Amino acid sequence: MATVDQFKTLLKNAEDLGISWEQLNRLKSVRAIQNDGKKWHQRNPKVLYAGLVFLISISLPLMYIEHELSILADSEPHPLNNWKCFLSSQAIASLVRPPLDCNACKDVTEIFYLKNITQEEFLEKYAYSMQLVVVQDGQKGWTASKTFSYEYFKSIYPPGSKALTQIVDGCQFFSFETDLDGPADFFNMSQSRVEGKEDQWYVGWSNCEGHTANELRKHYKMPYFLSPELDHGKIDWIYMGLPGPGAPLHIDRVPGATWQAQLSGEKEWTFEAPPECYGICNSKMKVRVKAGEIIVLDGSRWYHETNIIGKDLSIVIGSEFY
Ligand SMILES: O=C(O)CCC(=O)C(=O)O
Ligand SMILES: [Fe+2]
Repeated sequence: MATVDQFKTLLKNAEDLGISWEQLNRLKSVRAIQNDGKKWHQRNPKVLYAGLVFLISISLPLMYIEHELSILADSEPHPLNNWKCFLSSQAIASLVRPPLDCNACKDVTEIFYLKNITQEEFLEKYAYSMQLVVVQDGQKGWTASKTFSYEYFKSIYPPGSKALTQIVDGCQFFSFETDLDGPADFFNMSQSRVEGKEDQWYVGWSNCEGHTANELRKHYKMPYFLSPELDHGKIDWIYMGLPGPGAPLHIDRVPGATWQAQLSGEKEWTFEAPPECYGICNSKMKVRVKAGEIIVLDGSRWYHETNIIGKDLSIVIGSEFY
């Protein structure tokens, strides 16, 4: 076996004879001597570099997307399912969202206020459209607006209850901009904080516990204009909070549309067409929903944001239909 010095002399002689470095490198014996004692990664730096580039630029982002999608697949689909996961997946939501056919929104220039609408008419004209609708007589016969309050919810989610645990386990409590850590924290607020003497809070959660659902449903029904032919979401959502910012601008990832009954307070919704429809569809529409009204919106096709206006605490209950 040649020593390192002998090998170097050999290379120098070859160079003097006019043999280039590339030509020498093509010789198997020269490559074998060069690689003698080197680890695999030292012998193949280019392969290693390409592998690293692939891992960082393609594999990791794909694994992340798959993880985000599996969170949604494992649970009742809802855009705000785990607000923190939701925020981090907003970029992905925009990436995986199929582009909108702008014909669906080009004629939506204003909100329609409806009363006394039949299930047939609603199904035919609005259920699958992007038309934003407020039904003004949708809470007839409900007792929810008189019953639902911070104290009432606190009483049906007592500490250690199954209902409370399920919200935590399902990661279905959204504290938006507040420092509230979960529902237990929320139902433990001081009276002055509840009344808004400390800070502005806005929260939302979904109820998936049967007994609590039965208790809640004593006070509201499926809105009368939704026909039984429609598939209804099994989980109801409650959002409540003081005047100020509600949910920041986002797009949902659910297969259908959402209804949301404003039980108390007043909420302003801002709707924006997705970027591919700028110039074709209305780029910004604001809608105010008052206590007693029910808004119907397709949050997977409209970007939307909410703000609580007026002086009163906003409380809503809502669900989805497909
Ligand atoms: O009520 C809110 O503040 C937000 C609700 C929402 O984004 C939704 O239902 O998709
Ligand atoms: Fe939403």
